[in-house]
Amino acid sequence: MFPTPLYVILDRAAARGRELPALLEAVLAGGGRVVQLREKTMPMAELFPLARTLRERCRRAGALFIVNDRADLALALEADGLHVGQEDLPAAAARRILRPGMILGVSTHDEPQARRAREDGADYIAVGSIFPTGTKPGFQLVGLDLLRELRPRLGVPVVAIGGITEANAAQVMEAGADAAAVISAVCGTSDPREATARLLEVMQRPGRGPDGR
Ligand code: 3NM
Repeated sequence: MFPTPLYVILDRAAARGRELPALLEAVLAGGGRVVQLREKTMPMAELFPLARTLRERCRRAGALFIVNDRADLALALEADGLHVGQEDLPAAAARRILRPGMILGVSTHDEPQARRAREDGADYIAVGSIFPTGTKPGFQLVGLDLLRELRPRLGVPVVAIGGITEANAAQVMEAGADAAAVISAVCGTSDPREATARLLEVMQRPGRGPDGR
């Protein structure tokens, strides 16, 4: 489902003042082809044109473009998918309103949540936080063990999230993740192009298949 095992979340709060279109250019130049827009506070009148620019750029680059939380925005932009958390629109309700073929991702923090997400129609399940993270206050630490246990039991792609960096991304893939999602390891660095390229490199080292697994 994912063209690359690296899933980059664009988050203005982590972007150190950089504009998101410039950040997206760097991610694409570094080889990233799975992008999520996560923007919790911008008024929709401002967010819509920004998101449309990002969406169009991803389409031209052949990158997946997934919208966090805002189903209305995902539908209006004909995004490739929507990602919802446990406090967002329930996954089953999201599934009902998404167009056929749109990807639905759901954040989960334990096995019952992950099973429910699958039953509700999730195409992939995010599991976190794998490591401590400064990006999400009140994160729930689940560790690599949950990832190891869940992937074979669930049978749907699993995206690891939370505190993933160049130093631990290989461990995450070895634990069975289909992809690893990062915010600060790309958005918070001084060279997001290089950070993207290096993350991809450690995830796709020889010994792994072409999709990084
Ligand atoms: N969700 P970073 S952890 C957005 O556990 C998010 O569900 C998490 O940011 C979860 O890559 C997290 O900077 C933050 O740690 C990820």
